[in-house]
Amino acid sequence: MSKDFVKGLTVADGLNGSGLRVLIVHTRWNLPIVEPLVQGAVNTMKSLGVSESDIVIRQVPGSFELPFATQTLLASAKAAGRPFDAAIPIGVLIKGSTMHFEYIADAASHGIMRVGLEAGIPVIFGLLTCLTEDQALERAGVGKGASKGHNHGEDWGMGAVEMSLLAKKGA
Ligand code: RBF
Repeated sequence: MSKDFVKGLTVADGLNGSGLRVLIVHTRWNLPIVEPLVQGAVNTMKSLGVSESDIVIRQVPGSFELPFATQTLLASAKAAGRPFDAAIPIGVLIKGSTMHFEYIADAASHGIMRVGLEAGIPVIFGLLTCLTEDQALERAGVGKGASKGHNHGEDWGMGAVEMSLLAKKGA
């Protein structure tokens, strides 16, 4: 491992997202943390050439609803002849005092993976599963400390463009 190793995603070079259509589905649970994540994904995709009018944003109540909504919206867009190239379901789960966190995190992550594999479209894992609210804020780039942390939505936006191009290009 190099001395200047920095944990996280290495930026991919030469990504051109022009012409790509991307679906973002986000939760209203933990909205103040979800909103900067959505904004981070949108900003990054636009900086890579994706047109704002090609980014469709829809809401659901909570993370448990993300797989169903993503699957349904991908299918209806395809049926209407305007298929998406990728989807980014975005939600923030924060551990509470019961087992809810574990059940929702497990169901949502497996569901999100399944939707992508079944649709044959890259579906990015835009879920934060945090032990505390502070952890979640830092991972949305709006931390309370001197360093605001890192906005993972930006990585998800870049991932959506990179994976869309990979899927289009094929082997
Ligand atoms: N949804 C989230 O996206 N993040 C959460 O942290 C979250 N915590 C929840 C905690 C409890 C006790 C309950 C009942 C629901 C929670 N949900 C959360 C909502 C869940 O994903 C879903 O919207 C609802 O359970 C309705 O299906």
